[in-house]
Amino acid sequence: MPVPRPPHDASLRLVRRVVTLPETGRLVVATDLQGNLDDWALVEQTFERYVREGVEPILVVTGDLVHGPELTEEEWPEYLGSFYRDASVELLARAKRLQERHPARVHYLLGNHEHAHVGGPIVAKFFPDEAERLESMLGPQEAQSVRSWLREWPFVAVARRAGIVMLHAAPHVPITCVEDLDELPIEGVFDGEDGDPIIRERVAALFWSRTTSTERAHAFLRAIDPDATVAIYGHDVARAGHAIDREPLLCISTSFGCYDGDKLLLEWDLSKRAESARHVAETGLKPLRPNARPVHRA
Ligand SMILES: [Mn+2]
Repeated sequence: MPVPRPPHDASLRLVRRVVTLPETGRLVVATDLQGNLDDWALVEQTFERYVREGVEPILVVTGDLVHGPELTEEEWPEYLGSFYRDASVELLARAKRLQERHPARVHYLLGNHEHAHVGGPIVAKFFPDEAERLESMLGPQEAQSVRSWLREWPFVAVARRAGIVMLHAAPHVPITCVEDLDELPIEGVFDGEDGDPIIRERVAALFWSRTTSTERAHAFLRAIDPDATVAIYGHDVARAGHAIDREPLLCISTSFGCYDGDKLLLEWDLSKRAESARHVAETGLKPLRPNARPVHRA
């Protein structure tokens, strides 16, 4: 049965939601910073070092750059890993500057925490409304400018030659082609009860799924690129730094919810074929802090 589409509004410019990465260079993937500025600085340093070394890096951050805890060390619970204090305002500003310096090399994918600023459901882990909390710190003018920026973020990045697809959450949403994502509205979807329940379900699946079946993951990959072999995402906390529920799924944790020694980045030669999630994990994962002692990481 065809899925109903929202009425087409010719005045709205279509936002491309899938970004295709170059076929050569070094891919660096980070996930879920959630306002951790020290971890962000390490991601940035890695990228900038590769720029200087001329290895043509491409940075993809799979969303949830914002919304961290503002707890004291005494209040800090064990399940949140290493202590930090939210610095989402500064992190966003630095992320924006990095992208402005390297517009073709730095890509941020929309996560559910960014979506909360532009039509997504309220996120309320550390504040009753985390988007409202961040916007109150940004002030009205800056908040508006941040929202305009977030509205343009893609949902998916694809490295076609490598066969790698990146997104925020597990690739559970049923799509058949790239246009299904381009045409998916993110605003007005969760307002009231009038919205289309199918659209609502799809948007929720896109930004909130923690895992999926092999079959649904392959269907998602095929819709993006028939030759894609691996899906890389974050959203969930993998305390050991990464998790492979089943092929072709590779969940990576770069920062949020982890101890420093367990935090991982992915680095991958864009001209090299990814054979499986296991192959990518075994050869591409790098500790964010090589000198920190692992706690849960094997
Ligand atoms: Mn998330």
